Amino acid sequence: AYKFWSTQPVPNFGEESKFEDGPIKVQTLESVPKEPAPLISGFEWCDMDISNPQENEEVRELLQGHYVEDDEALFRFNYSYSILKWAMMPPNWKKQWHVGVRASASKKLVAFISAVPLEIRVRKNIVHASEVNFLCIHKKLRSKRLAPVLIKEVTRRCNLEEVWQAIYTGGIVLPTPVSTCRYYHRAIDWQKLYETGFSPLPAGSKPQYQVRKYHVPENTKLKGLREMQEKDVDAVHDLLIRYLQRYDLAPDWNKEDVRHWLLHKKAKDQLEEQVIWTYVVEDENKKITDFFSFYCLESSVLRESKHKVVRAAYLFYYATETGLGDNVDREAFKTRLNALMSDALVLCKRNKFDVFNALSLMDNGLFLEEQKFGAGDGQLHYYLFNYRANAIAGGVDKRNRL
Ligand code: YNC
Ligand code: MG
Repeated sequence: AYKFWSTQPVPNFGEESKFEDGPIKVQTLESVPKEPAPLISGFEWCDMDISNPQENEEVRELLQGHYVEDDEALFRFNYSYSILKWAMMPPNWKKQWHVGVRASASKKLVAFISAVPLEIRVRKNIVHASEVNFLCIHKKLRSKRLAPVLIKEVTRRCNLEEVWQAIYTGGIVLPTPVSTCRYYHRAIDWQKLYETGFSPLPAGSKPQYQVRKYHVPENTKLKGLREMQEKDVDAVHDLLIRYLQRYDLAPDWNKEDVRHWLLHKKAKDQLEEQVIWTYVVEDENKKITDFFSFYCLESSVLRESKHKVVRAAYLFYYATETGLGDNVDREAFKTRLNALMSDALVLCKRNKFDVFNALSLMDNGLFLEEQKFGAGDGQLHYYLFNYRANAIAGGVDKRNRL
């Protein structure tokens, strides 16, 4: 088992749990091959330029037909032009880390993998790393051991930039998760979710009861809540980095990262649509005391249905002063998070989302139940490449520190 992964610098299952966090294997730049490994004949490597609408569309099409589906194959992620740009073009992104495989004859794009640079903090250590995502192989090329070739190639290209560590997530179990989360879903348009097969009708209930249960009000309640603006970047950054100290695994963002990942900017071309929604709470003294954010990711409905897509909002980063300081008032903190998330739901509805998704990480355990999120069947495992770290607790019952 794990013919490929057992050759890689990742911890084995059940490895001793008392060691110092740190790199597994130390390499030098000279040892990194200058050229990619050959592909099976008939295929060739290419770089994909996500900022180019045509090449972006090629990646979009590959993912739309062949990327991640749920277990029952009812839905498949459907990434937009804008979300691909947002996800793959953060500060210091590199075109050569957007790796494609084309059929030599037709030039059709048949596989893809990407990496973006980031600094992550694992407990007290800052790790200069990449985040690997969008690994995708055309359905007709599956089970041919192409995935290891793609992974080794993106590794080589990271290594060429002297990046030796990576973080990645996946629904499947590989050696060895550093943490595991569960997906939670909060219906907004229950009727639509029911019609697409996303939400079941619980035994003994009726559609009208479900619709009533998930009713979301029209107006927000928090005083001083407004959309994040350019002028808030410093304050949001300051609040977020202090807040993320609560957790053992977190990105180490600078202000440019906050601007990229959290601030919605005016569209630069006609193809662009909004990806990220961030709201801040500003108090009477003009101080930013809280913020929350969510991004838009649609899923295609694969079954015959009058609905072609489910429009999902994914809870992204948030922070609140009530969770900070030496003596956090747990009740006040919990109350505040619930107030923030209940307003987030209102804003999701106003922006025409069908469902609000969140993971069992950060302090989400304090509001998931009260805000009527239900546990999904999907799990998300977090992995570190070439970095040994003691497991980080997951799940919402325990105090979660991811
Ligand atoms: C996966 N998701 O175990 P063993 S998530 C990592 N992540 O190897 P083949 C995976 N490895 O077990 P197929 C993986 N899925 O023999 C499979 N593998 O050691 C391993 N699905 O290769 C698998 N996207 O080519 C096995 O498999 C080997 O044809 C088998 O292709 C797999 O983006 C895949 O779920 C996933 O498109 C491409 O099924 C294909 O089945 C597909 O025979 C739908 O491969 C889409 C999908 C995955 C989404 C993601 C994160 C990827 C992380 C990759 C690891 C990065 C490591 C860090 C590198 C940089 C380092 C630096 C510095
Ligand atoms: Mg394959």
